[in-house]
Amino acid sequence: MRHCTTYLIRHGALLSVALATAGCAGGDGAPNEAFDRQQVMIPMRDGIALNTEIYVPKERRGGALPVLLTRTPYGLRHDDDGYHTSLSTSYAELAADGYIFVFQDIRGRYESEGSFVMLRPPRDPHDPDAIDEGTDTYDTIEWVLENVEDHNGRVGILGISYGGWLTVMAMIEPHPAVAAVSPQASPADMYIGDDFLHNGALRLAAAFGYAALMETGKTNRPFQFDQRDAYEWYLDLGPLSNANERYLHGEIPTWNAFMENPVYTEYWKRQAVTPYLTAVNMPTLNVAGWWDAEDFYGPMKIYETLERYDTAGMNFLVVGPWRHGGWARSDGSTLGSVDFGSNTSEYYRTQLQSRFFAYYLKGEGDWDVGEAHTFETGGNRWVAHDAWPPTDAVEVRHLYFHPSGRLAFARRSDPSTEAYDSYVSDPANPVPYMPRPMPGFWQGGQALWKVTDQRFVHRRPDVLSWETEPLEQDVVVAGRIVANLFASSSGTDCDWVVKLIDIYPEDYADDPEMGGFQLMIADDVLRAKFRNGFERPEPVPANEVIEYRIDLNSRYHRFRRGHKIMVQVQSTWFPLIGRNPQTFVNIPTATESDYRKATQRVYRSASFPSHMVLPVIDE
Ligand code: PG9
Repeated sequence: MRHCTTYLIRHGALLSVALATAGCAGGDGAPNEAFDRQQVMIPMRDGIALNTEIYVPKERRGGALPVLLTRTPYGLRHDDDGYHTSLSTSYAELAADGYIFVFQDIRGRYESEGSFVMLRPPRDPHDPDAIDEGTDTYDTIEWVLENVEDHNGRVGILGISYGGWLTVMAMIEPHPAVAAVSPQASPADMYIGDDFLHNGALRLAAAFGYAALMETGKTNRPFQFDQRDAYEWYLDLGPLSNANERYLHGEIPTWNAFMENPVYTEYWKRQAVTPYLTAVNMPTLNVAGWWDAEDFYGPMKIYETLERYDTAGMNFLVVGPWRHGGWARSDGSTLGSVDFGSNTSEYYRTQLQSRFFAYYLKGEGDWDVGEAHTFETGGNRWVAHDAWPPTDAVEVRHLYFHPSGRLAFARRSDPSTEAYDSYVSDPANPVPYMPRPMPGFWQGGQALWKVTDQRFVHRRPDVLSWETEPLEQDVVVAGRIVANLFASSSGTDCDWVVKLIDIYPEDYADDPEMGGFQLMIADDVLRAKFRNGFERPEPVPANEVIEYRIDLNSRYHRFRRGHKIMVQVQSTWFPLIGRNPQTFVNIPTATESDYRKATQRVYRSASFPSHMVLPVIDE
């Protein structure tokens, strides 16, 4: 192995500079062959230095190159030669196109100095000394432009999930050199729809596991479950207060914040990104996956929010048939047992991501892919739209719940108020969110549960379901799906979980293994006490019928002829969602005796017509 010499850092003497010692013999385009690598500690305005790797292509075919920056809390991963793994994996196409790549550990994580604050809220702009992830990005860019030779003065930023959120933070008060950004699967509001809670319901397995993962040390430390089945472990945990008492001992700030902020307080509002997004300052490629089990709400909300300010037409959306970050971590031709018929990740990376950055950072090629580029699942094709959700030819149709588990577009005429289906929801025996035994959320439990065949809970006595007849023609939904439930509970609080499902025909010739498969298309939960607002929990009047609106976010799916549409309703989803005691109490301090069974009723009469609201494309 030869050793690379460095020629990039002009003012390196001012800083702590570590030179890479990986080989760099010319040849086959492997990262160590193609790039010169630098590791530097870049000083921020408050004196804290951040660990940064800079990769400059040895050959600069097109002359001066743009910079692509990615920041992360998860550490910089390396191949056997000590080069960042992304260069040969998810950034391989970008690497082939030619960019100066910069990867950085954020403040307080891995090799960087300073202290880590989970989703550090943007600084007070009136405080000249305040720092945040935006100022750290700004200072990094300033340093790179000053110290790295042969750049073209344009910078792009991209990242997935936490890295997507860091990208959004950099968009608020951007460095003037930032010419294109791609926030991918970024959370937008942790209380409403991303990793930690959905509509006020704590996503227990994600929240507990993530807080422990990130705040037990400077590097990732996955919580060690001492049972093979995380379902069993969380059930044995009992009331939430036991988490600190038995395991975390008050030492994990983010878990403490979860326990102190069960309603939508300033803690959550300061972190939510949408209030800060009041301008589209540069071309922005928002990316999301239809089956993202962590942050799907986020990228859709960020796109939608920016769209309001997009007078220059610079805000774009891509949604593919992916799990969280699937476009970078898999070829996207399948997800679990679901086949999409083509390599959707390669398509995204070559036809969309590479083109976007080449056009805006290098002035090469074209970018005429349309406003929103979304993959129609079920139909297995990419479609370009002028707007998302599409407005042309979309008819809002209602799919009503009927007796005997039927679902139909026709409304019931029966005036009875007593037409309902019912189940007993028991917090001591919650419905699992994926088949047992299940791993911890961050040990695999996050990956594919959204595409798990829902037959594993179908016909449980506490999971109600309604389904259509086999469809006589395709039904394509494009846009926001809402469940309108008329429902009652014998308790004073509860959760309503709604799942919209595509049932494959029993004799599915394309893939007999998929016969009868119940594929979840959209899903979400609403904690009933927040039905009138997340800042003001209100007890549920026991046994009174209440209309609940459960937003299942937007989708683009073709229910094919011969398939059936199903809806499942349940009140537990464990340990994805922490158990609701089903009594109106402060859940973080609730005790075992607060957890009670409740009788749940879902009405389907003419006066209480529970239904799904579907935006259906008129084909
Ligand atoms: N979904 C993860 C996350 C992002 C931001 C905050 C907390 C968790 C992630 O994959 O990074």
